[in-house]
Amino acid sequence: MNILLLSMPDYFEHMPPVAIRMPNGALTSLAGNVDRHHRVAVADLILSYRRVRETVTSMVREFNPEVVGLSVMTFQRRTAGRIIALVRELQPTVKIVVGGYDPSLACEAYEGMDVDYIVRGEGEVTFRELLRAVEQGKGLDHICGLSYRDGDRWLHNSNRPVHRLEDGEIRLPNRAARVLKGYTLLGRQVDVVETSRGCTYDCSFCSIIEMRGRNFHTYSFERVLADIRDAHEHGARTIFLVDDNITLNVHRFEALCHAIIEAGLNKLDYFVQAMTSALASHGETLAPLMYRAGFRYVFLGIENILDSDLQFLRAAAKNTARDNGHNAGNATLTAIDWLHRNKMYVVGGLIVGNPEDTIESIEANLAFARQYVDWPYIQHPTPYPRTPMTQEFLERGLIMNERLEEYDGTTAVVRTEHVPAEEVEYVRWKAERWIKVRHMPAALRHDPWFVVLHAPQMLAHTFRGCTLLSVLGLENVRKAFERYKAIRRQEREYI
Ligand code: B12
Ligand code: SF4
Repeated sequence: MNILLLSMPDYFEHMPPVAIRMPNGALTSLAGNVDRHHRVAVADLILSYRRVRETVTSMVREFNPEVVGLSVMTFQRRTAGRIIALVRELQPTVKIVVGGYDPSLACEAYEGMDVDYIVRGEGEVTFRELLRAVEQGKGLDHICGLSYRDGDRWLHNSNRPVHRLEDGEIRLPNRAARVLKGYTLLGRQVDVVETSRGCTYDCSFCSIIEMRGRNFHTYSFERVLADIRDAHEHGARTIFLVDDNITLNVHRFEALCHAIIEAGLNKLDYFVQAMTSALASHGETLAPLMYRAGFRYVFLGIENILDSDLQFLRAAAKNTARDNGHNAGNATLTAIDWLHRNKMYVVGGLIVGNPEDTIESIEANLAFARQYVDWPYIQHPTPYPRTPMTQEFLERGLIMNERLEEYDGTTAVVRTEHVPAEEVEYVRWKAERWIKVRHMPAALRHDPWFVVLHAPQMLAHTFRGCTLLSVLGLENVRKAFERYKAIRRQEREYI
């Protein structure tokens, strides 16, 4: 069968497509795990975000798919709905499948759309079994993790147990299936690689626990190295390790760094997401090793610098340093210090606008970002389906905006007990633009040609809505913020 797999074009503030266009790891993993006789095309629509209608239309016409699959996050749901309608119009008999975080956690939202199947949770084996059943005209009731139509109603098969990655059941991704070009991270071709799945923490804002429970499974190093080599052979110079929490097992992570070095794969650049506690407690050995292995940017889940906010986010444990098993205080500064001493840049993940936040507590976090992080990645708490945080925001009546396309992390959709949502966003937006500018010289050293050629576009993105007058302080900045919000609304109309 011909199978077309699509990821959505929607991007958010901290990932301007002028500088960052990353592949979706789920789709190539699905493509690598279907039966080999299928023809699969993977299209990451971020590579064509200004021509979504034309791209989807020409792909459906030329590739003539019998099955179309979409990978969707919550803020992409509206775009997904529009793409589904377009595909159905172009090819009325096509079978449409949705998967990913949003269809898995808000399955009911897709029952009203024109889709045939919903894959919940991990998709490789469910999708393979679904294709077999569709091809052979067989029943679907035995396929775990699948929801499907039975006349007017939807049937939901039982959940699929999470995959034990250790047993080799999941084959390598199929990157050759990609049909669009132009992946980049600051001018270097980027690819994504997984070394593990899952996490045993339970931060209140994170979807991972409802998605798969609290567990951690790992691929063998042999497979991880083969995957990195494959990404490299397909042109990647930068690898984003997309593990949910690679630092959960620090000894394994250290061994992985050694394996990367021994395999000579440390000539690539690596980006990774990490916990502050792991880096604070093991930084002395871990950080130099990471640098030798090629790690350059580390996304740190700091979340907030105030203990009360960390309690709300249920993120205190993962931000606590340990010394011989004893609590040694907040881990953030020590973690940042180890990374900086070892020439790595810190992407500082912070969440501001939590229920008890005041302007002062938000400003304290912004001041921290200004002083310590290299690239701010500041977000607002966002009530994604079925997270514990969503429940609390609902109970406290703090959700102010139900337009899901704005649930992109940098639009404040909840208010605090003391500050309106829009004010929270304004304060963050106003400060964060300038913090980003300060990283320009470092980015220039890291990727000189890219920054020289694209600096005007990058600045134009960061300062959307501003005029010379507002930058010089001759116009009220709130006017620029209003224009920024209007531009952002327009940008969201991908199709
Ligand atoms: C890596 C990652 C990123 C990377 C993305 C790199 C990339 N292009 O892939 C970065 C850091 C850039 C990023 C950014 C964002 N992310 Co993110 N990210 C993740 C993370 C850590 C892992 C995702 C991943 O690649 N997993 C590996 C793949 C193989 O697994 P998977 O995606 O789950 O896919 C499996 C199944 O879902 C299913 N499946 C998926 N798609 C499909 C499609 C079909 C047809 C089928 C059948 C099955 C299927 O099968 C796959 C294989 O088993 C998750 C989870 C977490 N712990 O935080 C969050 C997560 C997905 N991100 C999230 C969000 C909100 C965002 C942002 C909006 C804001 C933010 N928090 O930074 C931005 C938006 C990015 C953009 N488009 O502009 C949310 C989504 C919540 C939701 N309900 O939508 C998550 C769950 C984190 C959270 N808050 O809980 N993210
Ligand atoms: S540590 Fe990271 S992956 Fe684990 S629950 Fe918290 S935010 Fe999610």
